[in-house]
Amino acid sequence: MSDTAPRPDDAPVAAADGEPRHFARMIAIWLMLSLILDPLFYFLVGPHVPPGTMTSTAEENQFDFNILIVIALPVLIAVWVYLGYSIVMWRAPKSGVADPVGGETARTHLGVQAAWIAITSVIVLFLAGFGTFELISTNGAGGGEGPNPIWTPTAAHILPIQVIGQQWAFTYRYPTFGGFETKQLMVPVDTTIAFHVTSLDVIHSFWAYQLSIKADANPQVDNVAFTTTNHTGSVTVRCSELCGLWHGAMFNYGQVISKQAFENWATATEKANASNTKLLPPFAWTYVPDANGADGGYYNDTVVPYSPSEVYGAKQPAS
Ligand SMILES: [Cu+2]
Repeated sequence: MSDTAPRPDDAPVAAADGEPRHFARMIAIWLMLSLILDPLFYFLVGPHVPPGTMTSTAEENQFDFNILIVIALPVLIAVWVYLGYSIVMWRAPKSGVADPVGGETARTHLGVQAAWIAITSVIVLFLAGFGTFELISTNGAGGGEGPNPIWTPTAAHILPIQVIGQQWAFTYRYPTFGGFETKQLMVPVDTTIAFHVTSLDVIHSFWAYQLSIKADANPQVDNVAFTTTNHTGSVTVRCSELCGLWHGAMFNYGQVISKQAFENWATATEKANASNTKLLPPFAWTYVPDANGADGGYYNDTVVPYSPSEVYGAKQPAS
């Protein structure tokens, strides 16, 4: 190691005249660390990265996070190696000696500038392409696609489950089982699900963490999100859109269970809830809270629901 301050014209690429090839050294250290840490992360930490592998979208999201980290890690290592190497090699000399200063050449090095632009462009463009592909290949990647999804699954049987947000609870309706409504989200395993997310009042967001589903719940909007369940387990559902005073208390739980257990649960609940289901408005993709405030509806008596065919409450308009 030399105490000689590097001249402006030999930074940052290594030069001749006895000076060590700093740049080549840094590249070697960076390459070695990247080649060790990237696979270590991918194979040891990767399988534990949230949100797990309970559904197709969770699995794909986990894969995407891992790819992002595998790309980001060498960038981080490059910064750390440059920083560490600089601290060791070019730290301020002992008193009495002038501090090394980078000159004009360091700031305008054509090779470094070209490489910087090229590398960052390649990374960003690759990520844009990769991200778009991952959205399409997983049918929206678990996000709400609106009422007319562009990317739909090809599964022969898709189970629709309606998610209804309201201040401050989520309820679930199962249209293929007589339209009964529950407070617990039950989902069969090895099944493609279409979550139809809507709201009765303000904007909420249905976030079923382990299922890797996150879709805004807007009043008068049927927001559809797809996923396919891979294995059984517990699910936590949280509202992820600030929706009023008790937003923080707006969560509940669910289960991914075997197909047979689901069938048993759904038919039993349909039967048990039959008398309650009759009091609900007929199943629809969206609902308007009852205009009649006296019935516990959201709007005042003077407000006319903007969809006369879908009234959430006891009174149905004459058709
Ligand atoms: Cu909410």
